[in-house]
Amino acid sequence: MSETIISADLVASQNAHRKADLERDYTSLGERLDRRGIAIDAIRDKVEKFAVAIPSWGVGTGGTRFARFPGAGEPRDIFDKIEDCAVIKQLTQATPNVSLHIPWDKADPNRLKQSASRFGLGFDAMNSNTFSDARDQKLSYKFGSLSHADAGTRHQAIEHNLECIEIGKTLGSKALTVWIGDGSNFPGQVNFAKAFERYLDAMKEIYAGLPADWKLFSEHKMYEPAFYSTVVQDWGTNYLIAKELGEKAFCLVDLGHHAPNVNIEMIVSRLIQFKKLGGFHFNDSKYGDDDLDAGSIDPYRLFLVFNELVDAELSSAEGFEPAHMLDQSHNVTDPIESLMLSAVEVQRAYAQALLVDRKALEGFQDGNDALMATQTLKVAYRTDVEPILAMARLKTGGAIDPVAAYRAAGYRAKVAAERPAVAGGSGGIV
Ligand SMILES: [Mn+2]
Repeated sequence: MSETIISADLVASQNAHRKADLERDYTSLGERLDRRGIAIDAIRDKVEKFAVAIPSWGVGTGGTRFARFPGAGEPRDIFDKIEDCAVIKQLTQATPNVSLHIPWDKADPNRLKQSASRFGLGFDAMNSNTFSDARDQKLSYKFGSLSHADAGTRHQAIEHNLECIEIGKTLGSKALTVWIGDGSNFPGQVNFAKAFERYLDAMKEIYAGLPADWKLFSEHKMYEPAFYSTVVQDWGTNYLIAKELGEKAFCLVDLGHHAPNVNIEMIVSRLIQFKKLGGFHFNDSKYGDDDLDAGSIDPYRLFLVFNELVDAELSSAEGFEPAHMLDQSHNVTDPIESLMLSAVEVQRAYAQALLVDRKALEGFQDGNDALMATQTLKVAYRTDVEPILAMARLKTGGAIDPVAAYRAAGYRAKVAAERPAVAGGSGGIV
């Protein structure tokens, strides 16, 4: 039995006065789903098994390039971050793994493993960082890393990625995610083809250092920090990379890394069809790469993405096992509360997508009945699946209402007393 940070008695007493209402709601929803030929317990079983990883950097307060306003009791190091992640896991029971960013989270790997396993936490994909300069770093990434014109700088970036793999091997991670800030701010600043060639050669060296049972995820991003061009700009470029590298290489889709109004669910379908979808960084956005909480702006889009994922899951697409991770910046909320609700939103989209009557949908598609086809999706999306999600949490030891339990526990005030305030001024997303 793993340790818990919030007292189990407190969670139990929080659940006690919500349980009777939840049971009534669950029974009522069960009856309605039964009329649609859906067994509610089967959906709940799937929801219980669904997991989304927490990014270590998400539990600190984020910022913009203008400023950062620190919150109380921010984690001082990776060990504090692991404790915050343990709280999220305890109350939601949806987030068993933490994704580390190196060198931000660099520490003795054995100590890291120990501190996570105390709380029953594991490690998701390792993330390398060659988009900023670490302290005492020999060569700067100001003008790029894996695609840098200078071979020495490229070599340093390759070595850093190989080191991330080494750390991850001790931790039990099975994937490396590579996102680079390489690109240009001015037309003519770099030669597109040469920069991409250098990037591919560098990635081939990293790929060669990948253990047999690992995956390599490359993450595309349309702009920022480079504002004219990026080396890994879009899903097409990303697909070329994964194809060029080999069968352990996959594309990672960050929902915020596309042009406005792009049909992301169709991109997801394409990558699934050609067996190159590696996983997701979930977040939401209104304008650009806003890194807002998953499902907070456009929950229907999140549902449509999961509609594609469930379609692939049910048709047993070969080797289909996408990684799910949140990648958000919490500037004005308590990061723990945002991450708990975001994990639940991702779960919700999954549960709703499981309710789609796929046989009926296929019939409407084949019969060119556009109206009924889209209504078939809407019927699933409009279903309030909250009783399923809450029941899944209750059955696995989580909280029926995670935010209420978290607030009742007074965790933030407690850590604020233990962790000294972090100085504010500097900008940048952390
Ligand atoms: Mn991302």
